[in-house]
Amino acid sequence: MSRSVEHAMAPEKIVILTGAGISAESGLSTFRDADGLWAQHRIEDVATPEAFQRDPARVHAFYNARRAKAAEVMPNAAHHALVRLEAEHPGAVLIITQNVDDLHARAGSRNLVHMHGRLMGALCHACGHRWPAPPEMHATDPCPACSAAQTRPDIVWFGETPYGAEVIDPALAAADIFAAIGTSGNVYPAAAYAQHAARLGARTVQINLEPASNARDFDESHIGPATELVPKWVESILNR
Ligand code: BV8
Repeated sequence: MSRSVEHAMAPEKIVILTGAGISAESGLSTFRDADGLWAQHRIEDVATPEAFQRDPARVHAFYNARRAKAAEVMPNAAHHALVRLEAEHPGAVLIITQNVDDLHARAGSRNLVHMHGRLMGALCHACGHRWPAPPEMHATDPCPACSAAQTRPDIVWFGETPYGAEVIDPALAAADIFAAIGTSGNVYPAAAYAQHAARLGARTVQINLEPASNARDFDESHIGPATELVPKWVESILNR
């Protein structure tokens, strides 16, 4: 059966990429907005392996502060709308998030890939062991597996390989709909997913407060706040 006929029969596969903008209305800072994290910190000082080697305490302070803030806030209507989509849409729904907060999981999303890691995860730089992060983490915290004092947040820094390619790449190839929500389209490889999915047959949708840097990669754009637009978009998918 040709892919188009096959597609006409099977429920649509939906892949959703989220960025800091979906958590903004919960009260978490984005990166590149005027008051964002990169306005307060240099990437080279807090979000690279070299930064961690040079000054682990400074890097941990940056992530300890964000972990504390993330624990104080709640998922918003956009996170909850994606949980509804996953529960009610008959086809597969995968969320790929660039966010390191745990708001998607706390809202109830299950089919979820944290491609840039998780604030709530700890990683041993020496042996690769992972464990749940304590509220405050320090490089000298001994690894529960090998006792090395090289504890880092389980975060993907610039220059490091994002997580989840073994799930992401096949999902992009099979997607009927690819939606990017709350991301400025500046960080790769995530920023190339829309173009990649479109080339492989997906319809691409952007939901963002302002047109992203890769806005031309999208067939459809909804410009405005995620808590208003994502529930409407989910409604339009479920009631077609
Ligand atoms: C890699 C750590 C090799 C976690 C992050 C030159 C060209 C191309 C690529 C490169 C290049 N030079 C270097 C690179 C590679 C580099 C890169 O892309 N650099 C950029 C700066 C050019 N990428 C990497 O190093 C990646 N690794 O490439 O390895 C490789 C490649 C492929 C396969 C194998 C190996 C690693 C990238 C991950 C780095 N880690 N952070 C953390 O601290 O959180 S990236 C950082 O940016 C965050 O993770 C964040 O998730 C990510 C993206 O930011 P956004 O989520 O988009 O947030 P932003 O503030 O930018 O935008 C928010 C948007 O929301 C805005 O548009 C705003 O309008 C909107 N918004 C705001 N409020 C709302 C809203 N929308 C709706 N409603 C609202 N209320």
